[in-house]
Amino acid sequence: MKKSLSVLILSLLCAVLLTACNSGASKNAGTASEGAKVTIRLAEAHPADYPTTDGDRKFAELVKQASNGRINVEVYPGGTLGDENSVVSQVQSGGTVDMTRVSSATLTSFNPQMGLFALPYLFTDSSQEWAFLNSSKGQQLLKDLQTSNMMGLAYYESGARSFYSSKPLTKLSDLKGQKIRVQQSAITLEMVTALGANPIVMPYGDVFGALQTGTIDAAENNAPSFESANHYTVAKNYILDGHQRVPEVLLMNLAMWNKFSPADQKIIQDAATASVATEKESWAKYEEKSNAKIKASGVTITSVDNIAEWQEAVKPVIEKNGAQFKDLIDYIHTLK
Ligand code: BDP
Repeated sequence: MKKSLSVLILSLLCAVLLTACNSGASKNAGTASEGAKVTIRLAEAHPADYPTTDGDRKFAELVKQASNGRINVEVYPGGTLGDENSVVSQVQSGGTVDMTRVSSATLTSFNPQMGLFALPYLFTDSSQEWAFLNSSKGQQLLKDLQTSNMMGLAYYESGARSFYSSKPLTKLSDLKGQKIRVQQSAITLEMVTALGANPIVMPYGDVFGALQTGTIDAAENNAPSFESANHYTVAKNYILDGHQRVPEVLLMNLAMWNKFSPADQKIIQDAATASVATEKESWAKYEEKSNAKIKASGVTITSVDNIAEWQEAVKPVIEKNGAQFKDLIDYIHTLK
């Protein structure tokens, strides 16, 4: 009798506990699905008219449409929510920023796998890069961001990065001893050191002022960033060595993603995927406009015809850091 009573009490307790857990789960699933309105804050480092911001806004528009206004993505351009490093920390930890569009180079300190993209001269051109990004291996890297508490939704175009300086810069040996601002990426630091220069990590938003005051001599970026951030008005020497093609990534906090119902997850994923075409289209136009503006402003632009010399200089960096990505690198070499 006594035994059956304790069994009864135990089963009652289990039932109560189970109900409590279940109701918690369904409450979570319901938050972002039927009925409830959700606001998502998306941080963007670039100005309102920049191609990545066009991509973000397209994403927001498509999400709004498909969810009948239930899911509202607010895009904050111009770095107003903080520099990229702090914004990614927020997205990762579930702080006040839910989403961001960020450079994959910045992501290396949060997810070492992203270091693949920081390897110098990894891709020969944009079509080889996109063949990889769209492949199942490239998409897997996005998915693997989940191990760092972030949901990678899409890659965006970011062209090729090259060096620019306020000092003469028309050949590799000119880099010797120059103080060069780099993104927060260990591989990039090593690359710049291997090229004979002194790397200095600094947030993107501080680069213009640092070039003006001479805290740094140089920096490196694609033409749209070089131009839109006004670096070209101070750094009048641009050498087109194209050392990196680091794609942009659209990210969401993983806990937020997991709260959405499968139907809402599909809305968000489809919108992110569809926004890539808008960003790429805008990129092509903007890059052309930027190049024309840079040229017209009297910047000395040097194209590199002995790229093998640059590649040779960074070989130790690739050997050291590329070992962990051997399979991916071999795969990339099979792509056109
Ligand atoms: C630009 C990226 C931006 C980075 C910036 C940088 O689009 O996300 O913040 O480079 O150099 O090309 O930090």
